[in-house]
Amino acid sequence: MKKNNSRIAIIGLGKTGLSVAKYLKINSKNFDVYDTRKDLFISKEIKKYINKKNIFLGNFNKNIVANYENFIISPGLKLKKDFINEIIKKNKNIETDIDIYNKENSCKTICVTGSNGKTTVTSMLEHIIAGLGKKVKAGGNIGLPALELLDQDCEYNILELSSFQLEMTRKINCIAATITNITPDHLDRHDTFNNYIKIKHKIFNNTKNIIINRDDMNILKENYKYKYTFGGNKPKNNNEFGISIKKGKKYIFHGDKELLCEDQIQLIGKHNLINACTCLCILCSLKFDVKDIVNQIKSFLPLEHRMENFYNSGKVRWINDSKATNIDSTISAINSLEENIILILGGKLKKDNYDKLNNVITNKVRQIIIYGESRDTLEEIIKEKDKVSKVINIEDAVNKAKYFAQKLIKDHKCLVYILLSPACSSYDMFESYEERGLYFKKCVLE
Ligand code: UMA
Ligand code: ADP
Repeated sequence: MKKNNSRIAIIGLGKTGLSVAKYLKINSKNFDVYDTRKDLFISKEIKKYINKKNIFLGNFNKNIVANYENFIISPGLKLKKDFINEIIKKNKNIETDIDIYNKENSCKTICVTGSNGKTTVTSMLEHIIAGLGKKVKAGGNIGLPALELLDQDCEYNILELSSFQLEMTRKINCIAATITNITPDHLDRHDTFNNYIKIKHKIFNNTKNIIINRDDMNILKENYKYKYTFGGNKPKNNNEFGISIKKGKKYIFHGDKELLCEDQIQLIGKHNLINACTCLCILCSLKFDVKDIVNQIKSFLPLEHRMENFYNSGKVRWINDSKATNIDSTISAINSLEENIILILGGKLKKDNYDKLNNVITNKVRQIIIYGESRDTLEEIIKEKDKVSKVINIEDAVNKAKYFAQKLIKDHKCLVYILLSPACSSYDMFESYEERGLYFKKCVLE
């Protein structure tokens, strides 16, 4: 921070803002907290660390800038450019919680970013490292603010970092870092895809081991120095992990060595085999033993809302993939299932090219049920019009899906997969993808 004795402004009072306030209070710093939400509930936890007279709610204005030398900004805030520009113009200091973590942390940190698969890879790494008897904790975008990791006294920390968190962070030192993949997402916040790509690449600025997705040109184009790569094809040498098919089954390979069959992991889909390869690369670069890693991957359980097969009834398999909030995650979901899919799509559209969905709507996708704010636009975009039904909400979608499933089973005596993989954010009808997934499951189970 610029001047040790000057007041600090914490901008945003969500989980991050609170963790920063806690950190500053423990370190006896003076600070005020600003949040644009006028009616923000001041919880007991907030009162524990922040004096009510230091909390200011409502719109930000330029006067705030004049009063402070140091600003610590939360990731979720879509800050008006003129507010940030004013801070920069006045030569004030901007930091994020990740910058503070970076200064204070003394334990081995692994960083994970990417458009899809961050939480799966982060959780899988935590599971593997813990299974091998090391003290480890995951934090960052996954839920536990980075600064809370400082109190945990771990040998390893795993930081899931979103583009929102990386955007204003200066640097993050770590022993290994990866970008799972880069496809368009959050473009309403980052304006252009190029800008989003640039922000993601910040994760590689200060790491000892760069772990590369060799299939992704948006990652490869930067010419980094690296050893291990992962990808969806067969590896060419011992520095590569990847997937190959043998007798109709997918296997993870390390060089020419077969490690694991898809039946031995508890997650659905090739993308999750690739996620396992990402973990293998990271942990190999840190000198963990491949056999030990593979043993731990076998016991990693699926995460809620991500290709979660939560209910089977007769020949119907219900899958909740509510976390598929962009097109590429829905494409991976469809690619994960072999046949007879009834797909539920909808929600609030993202700034992206939904026409890409048409490439995976092959014969195996039997019906497409579209709900929510985006239903008219999606109906226009999807080319196989005879497969499309339009409904208002998730409850209607579930009823419609049940009807189609029964019909398919009666006519073809086959297994049917009913897949909620919306390709849209949940904000048209829900607070979060979790709320949407839970509501979907409730509608099905009732
Ligand atoms: N908000 C206001 N005014 C304010 C402050 C916040 O309206 O003054 C709103 C924000 O627009 C946002 C919400 O309040 O909708 C919370 O924002 P925040 O930055 O205060 O969020 P935190 O509670 O601190 O949580 C953040 C991450 N949230 C976001 O980046 C939106 C959490 O990731 C993360 O788990 C947490 O820090 C701990 O590190 C969540 C997320 O949705 C899971 N991430 C996005 C994603 O995964 O796609 C990027
Ligand atoms: P993130 O934290 O980046 O949002 P998650 O692990 O929570 O990633 O998964 C989000 C969505 O993306 C889920 O629908 C999941 O099935 C899908 N997904 C997970 N890993 C991948 C991957 N490697 N490539 C494409 N989609 C993925």
